[in-house]
Amino acid sequence: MKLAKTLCAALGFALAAGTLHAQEITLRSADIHPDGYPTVEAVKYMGELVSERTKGRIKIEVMNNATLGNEKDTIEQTRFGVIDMNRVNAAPFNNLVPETTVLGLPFIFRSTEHMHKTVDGPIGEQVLAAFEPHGLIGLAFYDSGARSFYSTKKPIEKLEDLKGMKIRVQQSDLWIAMMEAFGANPTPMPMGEVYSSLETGVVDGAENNWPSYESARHFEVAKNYTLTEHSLNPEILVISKIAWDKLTPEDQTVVRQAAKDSVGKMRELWAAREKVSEEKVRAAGNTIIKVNKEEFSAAMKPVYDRFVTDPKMKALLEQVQAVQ
Ligand code: GTR
Repeated sequence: MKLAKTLCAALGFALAAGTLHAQEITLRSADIHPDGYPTVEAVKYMGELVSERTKGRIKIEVMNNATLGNEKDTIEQTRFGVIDMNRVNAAPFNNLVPETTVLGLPFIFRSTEHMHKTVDGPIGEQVLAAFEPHGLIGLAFYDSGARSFYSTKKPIEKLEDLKGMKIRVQQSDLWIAMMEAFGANPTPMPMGEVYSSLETGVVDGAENNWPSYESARHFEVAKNYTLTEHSLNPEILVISKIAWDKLTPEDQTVVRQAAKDSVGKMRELWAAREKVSEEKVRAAGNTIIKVNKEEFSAAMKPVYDRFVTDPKMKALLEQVQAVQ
């Protein structure tokens, strides 16, 4: 009798564990961009990898088009476990995770290769690890190209032209300081408000990479694109620590690896989309302006002086600069 009871209990436990193990998980991932945008497609690709590797047990549902809200709000929701995953540019993370600031510093990267080597190595790992105390797990860096200015009326041909211009920036103290150092009046706002702000003259301009300039249709209302290429700030993919802690260690490994494996796909998609977007903007007849980048970069000293102060940031900056 006693043995039967023990057996029953053991069987019950095994069944429960089995059910638990077989439990299907759907991770909802936020993105503000539309279908076809590289970040959206890269996370979908990661979802395919996760699904394949867990035999369909874990899925990723990409909730893009800002259906879950603007980036700042979705970051908070991800921290509180309302959203499981999030793909956001490094900028809106700056105030929360100061280590991310180093990647957005103006003109810090000499080239895309320099940026790739930085985020692919120990510096990248250090920045990703810095998310954990803030309720997030950093999974991967995605490309975001070079950000350049665009303006509605006055074309920006030299640094002086930015003086007094109202320029939309991402919601980050670093980015506000950067615009001030360029001589502009920074107007922080979420991406979703930029089109109408350009159209109605709330701002005189903004800055972004070719694909966002094109895909968010900002190029239709701000027809001067000035190739300052002042930042190669990457995108960051994170998962909520609450969602993460519910995964088994094996599943955590699968999710982390799939995120890493989606980076190559993202880079391919990005390179292709940059070309297509640039062609589309040029075909629309927009004015593309080349500038003396030295002049713009020389104005950035106050940004470095303000944000690279503590020993941790100084060390990070030196490490980035030392990457060959
Ligand atoms: C895009 C980036 C978005 C967002 C946007 C912006 O390039 O992919 O995550 O940061 O820029 O300027 O708000």
